[in-house]
Amino acid sequence: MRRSQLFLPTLKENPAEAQIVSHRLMLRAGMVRQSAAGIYSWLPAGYRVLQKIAQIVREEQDATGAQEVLMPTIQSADMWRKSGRYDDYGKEMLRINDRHGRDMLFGPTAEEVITDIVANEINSYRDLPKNLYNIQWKFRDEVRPRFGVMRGREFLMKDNYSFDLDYDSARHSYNKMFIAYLRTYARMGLKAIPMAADTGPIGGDLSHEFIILAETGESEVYCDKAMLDLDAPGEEVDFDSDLQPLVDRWASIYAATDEKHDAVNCPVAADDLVTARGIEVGHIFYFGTKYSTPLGAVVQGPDGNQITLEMGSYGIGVSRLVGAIIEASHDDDGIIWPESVAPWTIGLINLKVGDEECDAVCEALYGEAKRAGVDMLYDDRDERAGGKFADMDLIGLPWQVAVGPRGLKDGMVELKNRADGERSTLSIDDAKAWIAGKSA
Ligand code: P5A
Repeated sequence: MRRSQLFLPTLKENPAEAQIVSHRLMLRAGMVRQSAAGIYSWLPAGYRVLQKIAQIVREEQDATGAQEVLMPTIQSADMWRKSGRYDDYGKEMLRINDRHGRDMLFGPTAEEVITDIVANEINSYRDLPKNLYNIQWKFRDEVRPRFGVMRGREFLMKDNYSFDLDYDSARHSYNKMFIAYLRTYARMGLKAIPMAADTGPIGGDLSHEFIILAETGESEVYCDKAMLDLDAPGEEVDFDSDLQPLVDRWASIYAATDEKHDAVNCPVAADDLVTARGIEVGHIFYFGTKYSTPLGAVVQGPDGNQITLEMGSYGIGVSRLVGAIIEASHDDDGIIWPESVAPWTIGLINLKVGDEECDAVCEALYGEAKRAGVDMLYDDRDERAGGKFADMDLIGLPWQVAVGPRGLKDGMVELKNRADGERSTLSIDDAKAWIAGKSA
């Protein structure tokens, strides 16, 4: 993409409405704009990141055998009356009437919709287990939408729902998601700590939140410092094997929000306990038959007996993750994207637009990136070099390649790593080979 053509409205000044660094940087780096309180439009750079995050989530879900569907944003109130949540959900639910006066709502979650589908379509134990997910916009009319996309009213969630015949199998479905989540966050450069959690309006008695540590996190968390050194399970996870030992090793040794932290019963020695602030980037639940009973998700078992399905649901805050990654990875100059979610992998800076040689070399490198299928943003604007460097640092692409007359005299271009600031010089041929090597 050529910067001269890109819609990337960056801001030099800090916007007054942003209280935390991720919100500030998302506005300054031209990623989002607020349309109404807690409701955002995603501009090209921001949308590219959102899609990259969604794609990682998708790949890790698919690896577990979960299947992608797409459910509507607008739901009928009828199913929520059946589950009993229509009244319970309160003011967080955005309620809508259609032209016939029917009660509709903008879905804050989709347990009812998916359970209704399964209740209608799955009748035999032979068709189970099933795990269905979608990546879809949700709406929660939060009292205090704040921190930009971190606590929005409209937000993108990956939500999935597992259907099993018995507790052991449901627990295995839960464990699969537990492990898949660790892998998902690790691919985004995040260390997410699973913590036993309250179930709130979703219900059930087994639940974990996935928390990443950041100073601006909304909850105070306590955990064993050993947790911080555990590495996410690698490539070799066999999702059909018994995952319980792995889950047990990972499940938080002790964690709670500040109201609940109970120093007397804490199983972690005081010296090993770390206190930090965290951002909840995912939440998983096992709730048995809470929805399958009222919505009639029942199948015929092998002996002709009726089995009410055991369920769990699993959420990842896809749009929240954009902010959370920035909270975890930035410096005074701007965002530092991990390569896996960066809007573009390489930023190419032409330091003297109009100089025949600079232009030619930039075109050659840009052409090489296109040929190799590497995402490159080419800053071809006729502007001051200092401003272009500052802009590249702000938007946070992992690599910068600078092409200027001084280097070209010796046939060299400069490569900078955004994260550690390390610079090296490369010949034009080496730069081409390096760019080609960045193709996935
Ligand atoms: C699990 C999937 C659920 O809704 N039902 C379907 C269950 N869980 S949850 O914890 O309420 O939400 C899942 C994740 O969504 C993100 N999230 C938000 N992101 C941005 N703005 C919000 N207002 C918001 N509310 C929830 C969180 O990451 C949460 O873990």
